Amino acid sequence: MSVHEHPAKVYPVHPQLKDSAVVKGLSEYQAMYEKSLADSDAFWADIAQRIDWFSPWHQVSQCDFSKAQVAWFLGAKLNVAHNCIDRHLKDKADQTAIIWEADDPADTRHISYRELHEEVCRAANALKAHGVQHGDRVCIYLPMIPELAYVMLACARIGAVHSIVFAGFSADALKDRILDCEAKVVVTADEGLRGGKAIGLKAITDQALEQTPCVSRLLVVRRTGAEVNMVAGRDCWYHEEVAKQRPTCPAAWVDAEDPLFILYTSGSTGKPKGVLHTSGGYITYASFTHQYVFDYRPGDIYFCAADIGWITGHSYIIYGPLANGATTIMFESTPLYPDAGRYWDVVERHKVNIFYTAPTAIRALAAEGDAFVKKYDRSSLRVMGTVGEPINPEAWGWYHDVVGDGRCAVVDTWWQTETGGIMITPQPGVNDMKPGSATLPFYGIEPVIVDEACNRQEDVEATGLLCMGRAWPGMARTVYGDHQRYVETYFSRVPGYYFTGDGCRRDKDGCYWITGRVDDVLNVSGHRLGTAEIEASINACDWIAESAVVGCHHDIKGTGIFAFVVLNRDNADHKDDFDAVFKTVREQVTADIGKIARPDHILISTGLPKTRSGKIMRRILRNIAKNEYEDMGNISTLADPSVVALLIEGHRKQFNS
Ligand code: 7RM
Repeated sequence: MSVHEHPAKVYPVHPQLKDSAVVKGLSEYQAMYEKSLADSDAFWADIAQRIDWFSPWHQVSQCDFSKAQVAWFLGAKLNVAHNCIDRHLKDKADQTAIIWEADDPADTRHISYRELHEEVCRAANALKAHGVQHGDRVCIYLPMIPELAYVMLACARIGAVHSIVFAGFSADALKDRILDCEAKVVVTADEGLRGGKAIGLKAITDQALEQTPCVSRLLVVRRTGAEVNMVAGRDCWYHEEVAKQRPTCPAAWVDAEDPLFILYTSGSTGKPKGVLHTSGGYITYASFTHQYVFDYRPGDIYFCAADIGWITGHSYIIYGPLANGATTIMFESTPLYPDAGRYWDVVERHKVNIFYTAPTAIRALAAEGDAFVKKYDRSSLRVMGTVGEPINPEAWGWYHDVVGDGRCAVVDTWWQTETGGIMITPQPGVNDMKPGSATLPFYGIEPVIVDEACNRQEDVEATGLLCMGRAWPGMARTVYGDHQRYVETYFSRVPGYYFTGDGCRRDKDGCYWITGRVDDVLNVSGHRLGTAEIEASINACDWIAESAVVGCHHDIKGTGIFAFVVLNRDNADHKDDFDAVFKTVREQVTADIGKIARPDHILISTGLPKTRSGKIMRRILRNIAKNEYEDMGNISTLADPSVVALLIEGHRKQFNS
C-alpha cells in the first residue's frame, strides 16, 4: 500500500512544545508566512539581521526566473567564517562548538569556539601559504574529522571556494570533480576510518591526481598514521603546515554574491553538476532554517548524523548550527558500529536535544529491534528530523514512538542540494504531524504544483510537478562553469518557475506529500544518482554492449538499483555465467563512481525495449523490476515488441521461480 492509500494519521502538536517553541502555534506561523510572501524583500531584510554584515546591501533581491537570474543582498559584504566563529568569541569562546565523536566510541573530542577559531586561522594561513587566493577552488576529500570543518571554514575565511567530495567516491569520480572546478589545492587524509575499517584515501587521491594538472598541492591530514607515499614537490603533511602558521588570520570581507562552495550532485543526464552556492543568502537561509525548523535553543546539543560530503552536512552540521552559535556533533562512524545502538549511545552520552538523520538509517535500525534503543537514555531528545527521501509511515511511527518515546516532534524536511536549506517541513510546536508528509512550506517559500502541460494547479487539493514560484536567499545561483545547464535543468521544463524534479500531492489542509523524482534520478539511501551515470559505467565493462538502469523497491535503501544488461555478441557465452557478470559490473561501478552506485540486481537480457527512435522505455523495465508483468500499457511503439516477453521470462526465472 502506498502512503497515499493510507488514511492520513495525524499526530497533534505536542503540547509540551507549544508554548516554548520559537514559533507558537499555527496561527503565528500563518501570520509570519503570509508576511513573508506579501512583502518578501522587507521580510528577508529583517531576517538577514541575524547575520553580521560588514557593509549593507543596496538592494535586497534581484531575481528573475525567466532569465535564471538570482541575487540577494546586492553589494553587501560579509564573511561566513566570521559569522560562524568570530562573532561568538565574546560570549561563547569556551563553549563547545564541535563535539567530535570518533569511529571508536571511547574517542571523543570537544572543540571550543576559541580552539575552532585558532585551528581555522592556521588552516587559512596554510592555504594562503600554498597560493590559495580569493575565488580559487580547494577540493576537500576528507572523512568526518575536525580538519574537514577547519578547512572548509578556512576557505570561507579567505574567500576561497570549497568543493567537498564525499570520501566514499572513487578515484575517477574525484578526478572528474577536481577537473571540472579546476581545483588548485586538494586536501585529503592518509586513511579514513569507519566501522573499524580503514579506507586508503591518500592512495585513491594519488590515483586521481595522475590526471589533474590543475592541482599544484596536496595537503595530507594524518588520521590513522598508516604509511603513505608522499610525492616530493606536491604533497605536504597538514599538521606540519598548520604548525608553521600563526593562529590568527583576518577574515576577508567578501561580496554577498561571491561563491562559498560548489557541491556536485547527480542529474538525469550527463556528468554531475557543480551546484554553486554564494555567501550572504546561503548563510542567512542556513542559519534561519536551522533555528526555526529544529526549534534550536541556546545551549542545545545538536546532532545531525549526515556526512559533510552531502548538502545536509554542509548546511546542518557546519554552517547553520555554527552561525547560530550551537554545539554541533560531528560523527565519524556508522549507525551500526559497534552495534545498532550507536546513535542512542551518542544521544545518551552527549545529552543530545536535537537529532537529524535519514529514513534509510531509521529503517535499518528499526530492523535491528527496539532493545538497542531502549538500552539508552533518550530523555534529552526534543526534536527529531528526517531528510533525503520520502519516509514511509511505518518508519516514521517507529522513530516517533520508540526512539522519541512518543514525546518528541518529528520534522520530515524536504529540500535539495540546490535549495541550500530546508523548504517544506513541519515546525515543532507549530503544526500537526502527518507521517509521510513534509507538511507546510517554510517562510518565504512558495511551492507551486503544475500538471504535465505546466498549468498551475490552483485548487488546494492537487497533484503534479513540484515547482517554486519565487526565489529565496539560499538557492543555488548557477551550475559551475555551465550556466546554460542551470537554465535548462531548473528553469526550462516549467517556464517562469524553479522546477524541483519531484512529483507531489497537496492535500485538503495544504500539506505536501512528496512522491519522488519524476526524472531519471534515483534516490538510493537518500543519495542522488543519475541512471545515465550508472549506465555509462556499466557500459564501460568489456563484456557489455548496453544497459538500462531503473529503481526498484528496497526495504532499507528505499530505492534499489536494478540493471538490465545486454552482453556483447562476442561474450554472449557469459550469459550463463551470472556470478561473473554480476561481480564484474559491480566492480566497474565501484571504480567509476563508488559503492553507493552498485546495482543490487542484474538481469542479463537479450535486448532492451526501445522505441523506433532508439529511446529506452524505462516504464516497462520499472514494471518488470517491480514484478508487475501484466499491465505494460501501450508497447506498440517499440521497435521490437517481442523483447518484452523475453525480459519477463528472464525476470521470472531469476527472481520468481
Ligand atoms: C537534502 C537532500 C534531493 C532529493 C529531492 C527529493 C528527495 C529529500 C525529502 C525527499 C521526500 C523528504 N538533497 N528528498 N528530502 N523526498 N521527503 N523529506 O536530500 O539533493 O541529495 O536530494 O531528495 O527527491 O529532490 S539531495
